[in-house]
Amino acid sequence: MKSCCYFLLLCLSIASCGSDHPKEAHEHHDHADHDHSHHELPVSPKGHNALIEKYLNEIGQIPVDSIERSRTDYMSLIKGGTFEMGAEGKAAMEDEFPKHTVTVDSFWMDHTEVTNEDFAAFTKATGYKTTAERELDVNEILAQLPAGYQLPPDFDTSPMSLVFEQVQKGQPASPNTWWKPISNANWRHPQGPGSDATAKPYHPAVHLSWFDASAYCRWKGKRLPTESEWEYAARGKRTNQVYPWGNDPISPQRANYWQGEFPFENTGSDGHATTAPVRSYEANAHGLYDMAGNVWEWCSDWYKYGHYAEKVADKDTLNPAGPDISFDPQEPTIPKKVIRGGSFLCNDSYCSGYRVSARMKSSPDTGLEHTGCRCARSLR
Ligand SMILES: [Ca+2]
Repeated sequence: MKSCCYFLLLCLSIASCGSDHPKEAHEHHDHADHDHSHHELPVSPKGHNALIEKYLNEIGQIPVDSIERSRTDYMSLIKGGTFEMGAEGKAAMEDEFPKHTVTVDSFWMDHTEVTNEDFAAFTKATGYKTTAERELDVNEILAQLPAGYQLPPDFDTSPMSLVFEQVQKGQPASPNTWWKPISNANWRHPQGPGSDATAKPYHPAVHLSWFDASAYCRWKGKRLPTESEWEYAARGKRTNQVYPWGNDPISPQRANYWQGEFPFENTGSDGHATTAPVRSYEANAHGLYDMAGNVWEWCSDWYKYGHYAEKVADKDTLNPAGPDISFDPQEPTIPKKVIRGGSFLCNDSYCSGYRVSARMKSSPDTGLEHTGCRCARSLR
């Protein structure tokens, strides 16, 4: 198991408010700017694209539920429009620049993050097994490691996922120390065996990979939102404001986030040390809950550092769907999808993922204790 932890922490994208230290991120991004021209071609190691293709084919086989597909209850109709996307507030990171004009058509969006009850209905109807519930795929892991890397012969491939563990004060704090690989941790057992999602039906389902999220939305006759749609919806009809509720600082009355010194002390003074039931905090002006905090939400777009400048140059500003290929200078060999909205682990002292323009990324086969989703649907 030890070797498993080591390799996974090395090779999985462990995005969190918390995994990408702002200062460190800036340094990496500076470097990426100088280096950018070398990374115009796909950097995914051989094999990875084929694996993504395999998962997408599997998702394509999931039947769309004939009743669910026409339901729009528990969804808001977001009237399309033009807005300024990116770089909101002093905490804006380099990948949020330049701020640029984007237009999106009207679309539907779920009021809430997908709950355990929702996800249970999906797995019951389809028999779908999430990424975290499956044996690890050695080929998939090798595809994300530098060429020639060998896994040890006793490499443990049993199902597992990463659960957050508070770090003791005085101990080294990094994603490697606060993310623990736990056998049989998955959406049914968010903190590992002994924890039970059925006891929390209205909490967001977690440990969802991008594939799991896409599969769920397909079954509902929906899809994941684009990153542009997500940000437009999160802004809640407000212009140039940092949070879904405006510019007032985040507080325990506004959202589920981390209170105390990350990652050492979570006082949970908002009432929730991990996930909160959806609708625990006020909705934004579109009627959407938890667009800040609670769990990160998958978007359909690939993550590519520097893509906003490309969008402007290419005039790709009408219903943009993201770049064709992924590139994260921090982990160039790992293709990643965008996640948005921050989580219960977010805190201003570390990053502030709950800002409407804040971007994070994770590999599509990664689920974590703080990653979930909500779905969108085109009008037709
Ligand atoms: Ca909290």
